[in-house]
Amino acid sequence: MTQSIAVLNGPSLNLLGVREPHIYGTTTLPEIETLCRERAKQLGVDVLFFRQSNHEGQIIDWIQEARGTASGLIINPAGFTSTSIAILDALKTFEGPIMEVHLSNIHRREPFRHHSYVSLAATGVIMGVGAQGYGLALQALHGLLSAR
Ligand code: DHK
Repeated sequence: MTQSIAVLNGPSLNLLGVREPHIYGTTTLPEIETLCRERAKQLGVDVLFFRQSNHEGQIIDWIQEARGTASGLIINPAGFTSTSIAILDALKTFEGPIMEVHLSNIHRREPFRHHSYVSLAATGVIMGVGAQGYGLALQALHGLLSAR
């Protein structure tokens, strides 16, 4: 069966490319989507959807949509990483593997970014390697799902 992956992005990631490029890089979110879709094609997996929202509830609705339709999930929760018990609770209802992605290495940044609620539900975490982290997360999900 084809592996289907949902990709979710949190607040202000729509501004990638112009937002603090010294931290987040110059790759835009549409470019990251293209990167993901190309990598998925190489791996033979399907990107079910690639979405971004600035709203916590919208992200939770999409996590719930991914239940039963996606076999794996990639999430960059952005600023909700360190604040959202509600996103953690939603992720706990997702039965497949979850990869948490951060463009920057949150442990090299301000202390308030160091704690991630999302990590309590994530199978694995990729951070600090910029946009290529999404491709690596896809590869990891493909490996994890293939081993099931
Ligand atoms: C993105 C953000 O917007 C921040 O709030 C996180 C994350 C880090 C990233 O590195 O992709 O702290």
